[in-house]
Amino acid sequence: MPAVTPIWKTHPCIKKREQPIVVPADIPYPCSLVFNAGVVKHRGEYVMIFRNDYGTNRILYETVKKKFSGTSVGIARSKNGIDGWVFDPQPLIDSNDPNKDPELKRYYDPRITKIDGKLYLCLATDTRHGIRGTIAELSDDLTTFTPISASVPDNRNMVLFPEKIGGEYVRLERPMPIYSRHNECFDLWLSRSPDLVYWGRSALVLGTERVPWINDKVGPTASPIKTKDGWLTLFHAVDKDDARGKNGWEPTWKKRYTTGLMLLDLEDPSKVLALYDKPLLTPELPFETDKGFRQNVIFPCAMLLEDDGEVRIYYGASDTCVCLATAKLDDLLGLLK
Ligand code: BMA
Repeated sequence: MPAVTPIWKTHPCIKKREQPIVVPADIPYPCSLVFNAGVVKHRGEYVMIFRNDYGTNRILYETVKKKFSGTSVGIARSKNGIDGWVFDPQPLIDSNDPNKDPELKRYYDPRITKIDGKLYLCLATDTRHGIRGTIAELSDDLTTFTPISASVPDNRNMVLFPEKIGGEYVRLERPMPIYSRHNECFDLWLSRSPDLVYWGRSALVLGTERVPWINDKVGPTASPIKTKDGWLTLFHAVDKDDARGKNGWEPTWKKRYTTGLMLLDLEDPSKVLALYDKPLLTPELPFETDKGFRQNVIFPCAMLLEDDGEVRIYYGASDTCVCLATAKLDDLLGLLK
């Protein structure tokens, strides 16, 4: 199916690479979909932590309704962060690990942030008693993953700021309150912590009603980038249309995931200083709109600033592959004047 209507355009300051940078066939263990990857520069290379859903394929899914049998979180490294990815032979975390806590179903959508030289992961976490958001430390050699805290349900989409603000760790998050809101209308919030364990002093950052092109939900994507003007921050922004039919493997998929751009106050990042009033990235390329598990989905989990002022945005496309878009920092800031 082609791009859904209304048709929106990615801003021309964004350059998308014409092909995904990582696809399921690259992964050295069973993989149906590889997407929503965090990326960080670490020990002189780029480290990607990606989500892998496995155990079925499009034909089996559509004909005999064979569902995915597991989700893992894997690691890859590259010298330039674009190609030449070298994959660890086994995933870091696997939902079928026989030694895992039986309460836990799976971890997914990893975002990775380096704070004071330490690596931290934020992971969506499905459990038998609801969907939680986990914050974990990843050892410097990328082998050991140690959970630090997990939210109560329902709050799974989190990302950490790359430094303490006012002496506190800060995370962006998107709770999913189903009782008090009509439709989904999930909004973007923030919480603060002295130690990454206890989270509080929560504040609303961005309500869906402030994002003119959507009707469904907004949430965090990548760790914000500190600039002289404020925290450059991406968010995912979702519109839904019940008239949309099959759009990927599932019988219906009514949503479209775009990416928005805003600037948050350096000292109080719950304050939105500026919001670009159109989508920054929308699904347009064939692997974003016509192929893949859930089409018309763009889901960034990483944004990196290079020394030459280029901003890299790593995003999952169609919940099926990992892609890369770039822009100049000054151009992005220019949209927020
Ligand atoms: C969200 C998450 C993401 C996914 C997106 C689109 O709710 O589950 O992992 O990319 O939906 O399917």
